[in-house]
Amino acid sequence: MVRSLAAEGLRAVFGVPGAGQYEAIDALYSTPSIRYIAVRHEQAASYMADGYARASGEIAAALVVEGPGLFNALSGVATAYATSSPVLVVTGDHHHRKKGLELDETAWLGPLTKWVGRARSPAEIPALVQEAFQQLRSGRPRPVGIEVPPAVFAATEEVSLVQPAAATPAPAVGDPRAIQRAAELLASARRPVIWAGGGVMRARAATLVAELADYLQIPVVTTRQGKGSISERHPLSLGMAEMRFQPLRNWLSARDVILAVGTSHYSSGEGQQVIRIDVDETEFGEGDEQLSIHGDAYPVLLALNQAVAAAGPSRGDKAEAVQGEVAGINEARFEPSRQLQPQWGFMEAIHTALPDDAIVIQGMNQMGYYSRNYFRARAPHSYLTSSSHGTLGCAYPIAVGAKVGCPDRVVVSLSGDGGFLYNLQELSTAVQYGINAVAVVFNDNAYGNVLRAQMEEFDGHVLGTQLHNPDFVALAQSFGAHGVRAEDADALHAALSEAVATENDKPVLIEVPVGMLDREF
Ligand SMILES: Cc1ncc(C[n+]2csc(CCOP(=O)(O)OP(=O)(O)O)c2C)c(N)n1
Ligand SMILES: [Mg+2]
Repeated sequence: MVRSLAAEGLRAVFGVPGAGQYEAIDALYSTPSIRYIAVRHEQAASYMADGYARASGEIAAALVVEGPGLFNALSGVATAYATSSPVLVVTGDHHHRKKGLELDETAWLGPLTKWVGRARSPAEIPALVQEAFQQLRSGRPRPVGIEVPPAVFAATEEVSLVQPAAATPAPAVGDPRAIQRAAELLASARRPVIWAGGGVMRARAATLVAELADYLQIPVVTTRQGKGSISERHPLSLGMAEMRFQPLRNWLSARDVILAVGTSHYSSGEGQQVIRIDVDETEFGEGDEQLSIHGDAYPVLLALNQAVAAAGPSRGDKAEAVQGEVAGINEARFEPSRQLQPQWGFMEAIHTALPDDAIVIQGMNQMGYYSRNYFRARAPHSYLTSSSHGTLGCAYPIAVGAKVGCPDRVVVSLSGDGGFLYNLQELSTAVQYGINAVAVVFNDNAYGNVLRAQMEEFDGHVLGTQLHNPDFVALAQSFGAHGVRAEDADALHAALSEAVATENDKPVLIEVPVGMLDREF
């Protein structure tokens, strides 16, 4: 098993060791090319594998014991499914009845993965690993699972390894006639827009988006997961497609052609021609206005850009008018005097303290929601979310995993006090392995967004939303991490700058005390 994983190029395994997997752990002991990181809760193993995979583009694995280990890991597997992240889950096989409780791993993993294999003997394992990596590397990235029963890990048998390389299929490249038609539609469009989603990130196709936008002067909006598809400082970037921001909504509804790449989260109306590029055919719906191109965003955009260049000259002549329109909407959106405080100040501190390629993880907290609109992603893979799954508690372990995958990038999670306590134990993992991710914790001593809803929509019936918290600075220090309290935006800027400057020192937790926060969207 471990030799097959190493041959496939796997570099990181996150897990909690335990019965049924001793042999696998022992094999990892003598496999230096694979880093084994023991976490403090299996939930974090799957989140970390996801963070590693999305940040680095490489596959990571979670190795968790059958039954409770797997069940603990499932929220991370579900999140990885929602974010289209290539996570390999290796677990045991527990499918027998225990006092009426049916623990069939395949039944639980099945809906949260694109493929699950079960080894009945050691000899089957190399082919199963090969199939798992083929699944992980082809089509839409999603988690896959391999179940190895304890008896199979413990068994001894002559096994032939299989060659990994032959397993990787070429990505779907799209129908050339459809791509040609798309090029003509875009070249003749009067008011086009590119709507970039997570598929652009997974395909590592951001440079091709900017190339197309520049050539035809097409403005770009993104989904949450698509942030980073184009620098949000690019003069054609309109940031995240926030439909509750009226000027942007009006502008989007006046587009004649929408090119939706790697997303189904776009919005269109009557009379709008939609061109869709998606690696997952099941995402295509019916619609007269829709031209669907089934393929990976990278090869499809490559071919589309060539076809667009062949169809006509660059539209640099439109640059002034189009970029002026974009600037007008962005000025209305980012105008400092109309921004919520203290959120805007905190966001500016984050922007100015972090390098452009820093990786920010959005938690399910008020500053996290705010960041979808107001954090300007400047590089690909610099903004990770839990997508539509909306997983409270995943931000910090995703940050730790991302830092393992990208040790040379600054990695910062934005959590609330509620979400951070879901996985604060991973401070221990971070300190033990020297994984210097930065945790920013906005502390309002509440499940603040829920509390606000109780105040505003339920006559102030506050129940279950006020929280008793530890002293976060002392907490971090007790783990051996660096803890600092930042009382305002300037202090946050100083603390983040310090964390960036002393990156190789220790993991850092920055507590930012806040009061009740207003919301805009
Ligand atoms: C696993 C999970 N449980 C519960 C929720 C519902 N939920 C979303 S945000 C939130 C409160 C978050 O509190 P905190 O992290 O302190 O952020 P704040 O709203 O205070 O800024 C809750 C309970 C969820 N999204 N996911
Ligand atoms: Mg809170």
